[in-house]
Amino acid sequence: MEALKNFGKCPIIFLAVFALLASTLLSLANAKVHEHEFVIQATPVKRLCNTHSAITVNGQLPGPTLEVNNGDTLIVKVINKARYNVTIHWHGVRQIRTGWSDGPEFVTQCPIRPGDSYTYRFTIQGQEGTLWWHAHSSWLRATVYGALIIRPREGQGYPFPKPKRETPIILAEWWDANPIDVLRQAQQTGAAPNISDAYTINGQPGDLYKCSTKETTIVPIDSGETNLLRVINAGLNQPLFFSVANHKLIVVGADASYLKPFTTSVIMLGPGQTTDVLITGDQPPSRYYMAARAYQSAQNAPFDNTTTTAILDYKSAPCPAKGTLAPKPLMPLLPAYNDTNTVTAFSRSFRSPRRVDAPAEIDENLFFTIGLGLNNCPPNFSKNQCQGPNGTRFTASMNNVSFVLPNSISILQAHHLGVPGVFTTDFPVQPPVKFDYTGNVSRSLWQPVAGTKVAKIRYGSRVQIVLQDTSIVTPENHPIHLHGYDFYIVAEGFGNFDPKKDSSKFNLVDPPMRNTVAVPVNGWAVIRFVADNPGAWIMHCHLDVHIGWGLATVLLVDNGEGLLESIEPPPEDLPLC
Ligand SMILES: *[C@@H]1O[C@H](CO)[C@@H](O)[C@H](O)[C@H]1NC(C)=O
Ligand SMILES: *[C@@H]1O[C@H](CO)[C@@H](O)[C@H](O)[C@H]1NC(C)=O
Ligand SMILES: *[C@@H]1O[C@H](CO)[C@@H](O)[C@H](O)[C@H]1NC(C)=O
Ligand SMILES: *[C@@H]1O[C@H](CO)[C@@H](O)[C@H](O)[C@H]1NC(C)=O
Ligand SMILES: *[C@@H]1O[C@H](CO)[C@@H](O)[C@H](O)[C@H]1NC(C)=O
Ligand SMILES: *[C@@H]1O[C@H](CO)[C@@H](O)[C@H](O)[C@H]1NC(C)=O
Ligand SMILES: *[C@@H]1O[C@H](CO)[C@@H](O)[C@H](O)[C@H]1NC(C)=O
Ligand SMILES: *[C@@H]1O[C@H](CO)[C@@H](O)[C@H](O)[C@H]1NC(C)=O
Ligand SMILES: [Cu+2]
Repeated sequence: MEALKNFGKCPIIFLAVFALLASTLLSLANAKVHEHEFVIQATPVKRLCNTHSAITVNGQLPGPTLEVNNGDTLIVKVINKARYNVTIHWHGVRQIRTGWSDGPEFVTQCPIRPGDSYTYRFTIQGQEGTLWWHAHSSWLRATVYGALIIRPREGQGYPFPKPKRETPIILAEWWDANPIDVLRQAQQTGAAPNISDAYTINGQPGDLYKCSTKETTIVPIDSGETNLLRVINAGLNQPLFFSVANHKLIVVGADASYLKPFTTSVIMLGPGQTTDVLITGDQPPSRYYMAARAYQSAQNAPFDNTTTTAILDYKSAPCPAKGTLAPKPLMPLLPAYNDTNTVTAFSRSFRSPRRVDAPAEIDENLFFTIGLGLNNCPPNFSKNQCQGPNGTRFTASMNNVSFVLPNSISILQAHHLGVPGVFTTDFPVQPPVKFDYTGNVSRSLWQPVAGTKVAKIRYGSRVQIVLQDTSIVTPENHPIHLHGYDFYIVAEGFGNFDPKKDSSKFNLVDPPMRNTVAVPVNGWAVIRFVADNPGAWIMHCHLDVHIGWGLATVLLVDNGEGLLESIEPPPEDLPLC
């Protein structure tokens, strides 16, 4: 009887497998190639009562939204008509075997110089949700950024009811100055760069800033319908809270990986992170503010304490009577700037939708401290080059190495061609000195060493990295971004990571998958991934102020031995230095 039952099931399983195969083949056949041209150019942009010449893509701010399906190929020709070097990074795209299209300057390519062009070619493989693209050169990404929307393969649906609308919500920072000058000034003085003058939603600061009301971003919704908000923090330096007055947010994805849906009234995104939320028009038809402002975990550091708004506008909202003004939209309650408890509760709600194959065993066990530092004023520097705290210059490091980019060839090119003297492979994968990372750290430990040190990772190895914040200068929540990979966040916590105590709390069942982890202030996060993508992959803090100070390293993953385990040859138009 039992055998008969099993036998009876077999043809069904067989059919199901066949159907799956057929639909995969069908959708592969449907995969599209999208060709775009990005012209990098100076464009007049009016914000906060002033007109600036901003570097944009195709004259747009934010730049063009790219919409593709999983499995599609993108070919983007970037033409640099600006006066700065530029590169474009496709944030979160795994770039499997196509590291030459990843974009960080001097890591995977030399910059595209003024007057030159370069064509990025890559295929989206197994990623669905919201990613984005941005300049990865100096501080150009302040204005050179846009959304990259990846829908399921044709014929496949979302793992949630199809929303009636979808709206990218791109949060960013705006300086009432040229951001390149802001960076240059900080490099000269050694002090922290000026904070931004405004946050923006889809390029607009909104009603709470001067001269900004007319252009406030409007997000439409209708009673009863659902809108999928694809929220991106494109800000340069500031983690942000985001909330919508009177509306619940159902979180369904982050960094182009789906999540087990959960409901919240506020989300937090570190720069680089994306979060997909469903919002339903279940409130009285009216106008409601959506707003974002700072989550600031660093102590005694100035920050932009302004609030950006857009308006969620019900199409069926009654029109104001003739001669009267529309009522002021309701404002959401945002957490206090230092509300770390809300951030912790939010990030602990993240789960993959189902059981995942997070590596249970690991081959490489790495431990990286991340944090700031202060360099004493070098003897040949003048006083005004050392305007950091008490006559120092700010710096930052991973495992006490303050990362320095090469300038004559990229790391990937040097590796590919075997050019010596560009980098060394002695990045320490354990802290050179162990200390109480979140305590009162002795001043003798505050000065890191500068260097272009990379960590070699064997192809195919199962990697764990513990990211440990330090309280040197100040503890801070650092959004750590890894190129070339998505990783599982198997645990997060406060204080010093304790392998004995904390390993037992790892979630290897349904941990969330991301490309950027907001490492808790005064705490740690543990990530795991399989090193199955050869290339030179920068891992860095996504606060641009910290990258500039050296909070980065490069994971150099060699080619494997099998078919399709090596990086493709470099494109012919790859920019050289
Ligand atoms: C930075 O801020 C200071 C003080 O507000 C100002 O004097 C300076 O011009 C600003 N720097 C840039 C590059 O905008
Ligand atoms: C930030 O601004 C709010 C008003 O919007 C004010 O109440 C608060 O004190 C400010 N916080 C800081 C740290 O400046
Ligand atoms: C947040 O900052 C306020 C003052 O701006 C302070 O009173 C409060 O204790 C701080 N909260 C936390 C959790 O640090
Ligand atoms: C100080 O000297 C170092 C070499 O010892 C040199 O690289 C650097 O450019 C000098 N800096 C200044 C500001 O003179
Ligand atoms: C700067 O010096 C003052 C006075 O000596 C001290 O209180 C403060 O902690 C110092 N700050 C830093 C960041 O070293
Ligand atoms: C931190 O340690 C230094 C000595 O290393 C001491 O002078 C200072 O008072 C300590 N600060 C705190 C807040 O405990
Ligand atoms: C970093 O290296 C420098 C130079 O060797 C040393 O003085 C400092 O104590 C080190 N700090 C840490 C945290 O390892
Ligand atoms: C632009 O890139 C070239 C290398 O291709 C480099 O030599 C030059 O210094 C860069 N210019 C700036 C302003 O960074
Ligand atoms: Cu950082």
